Amino acid sequence: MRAPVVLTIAGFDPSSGAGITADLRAIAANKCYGISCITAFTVQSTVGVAKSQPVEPKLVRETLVALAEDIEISAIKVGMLGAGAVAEVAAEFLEGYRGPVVLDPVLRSSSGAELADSEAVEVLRERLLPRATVITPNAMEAAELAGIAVGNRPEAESAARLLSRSGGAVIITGGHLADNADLVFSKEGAVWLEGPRVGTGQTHGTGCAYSSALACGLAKGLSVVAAARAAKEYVAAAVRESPDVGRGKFRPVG
Ligand code: PXL
Repeated sequence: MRAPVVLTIAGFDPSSGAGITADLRAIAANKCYGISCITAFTVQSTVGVAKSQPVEPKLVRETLVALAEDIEISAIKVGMLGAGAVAEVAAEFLEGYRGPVVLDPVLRSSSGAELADSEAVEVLRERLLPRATVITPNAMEAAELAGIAVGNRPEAESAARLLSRSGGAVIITGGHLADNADLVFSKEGAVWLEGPRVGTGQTHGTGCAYSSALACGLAKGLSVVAAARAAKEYVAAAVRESPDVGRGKFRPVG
């Protein structure tokens, strides 16, 4: 049996609600084999993020080179970048990679902690957006990156059009919009994927789970829209099956 290999380049959340360990859980659940490169360590629990510390850029580069020399990578998901120097290393690596790249432009945690410094945001805009096959901002990230308000469907479509000028498809995930629909803006046009809001209140890490599941769909050769449908279904099930872990507000999903 040969499962497609999906690489996640992301931060480490020790409570496994978000970040690398949540990504690996989602990649396994979507029948791919997950490998990983940590960009930053965070100190956090279900109560929130206390601090974060970037990994030394040289270690990030060596990790990526070692993995790429050994393993055929079917798709890459990029999450938290943390520091500009780490983002530069990720950009350099992606510029030499030929397969699909899902970029989740993580700017802040649900608890409000900054997860990309201003240099990392600049590298994200200048070098990572152009290399992404799909970007998966939530409404707040889309608003910040596009520089316009994103509070309803027409505004989401305007933001997606602006962001798609970088070249890739844009999926604005709807967990933060009123009706929970995702906008998939790709060469197939603008498609709204509806989904019931699953009322557990647990949403921490849904962006990580979604972008990882999407990378698995692309690794299996699905179109962006088909992969987006599958990823939305996966995240809805993960929210329904959230484990009862921790006492804080930012608890994991399945
Ligand atoms: O959900 C965004 C996110 C991504 N990656 C890491 C995080 C968080 C939010 O806390 O800690 C490592």
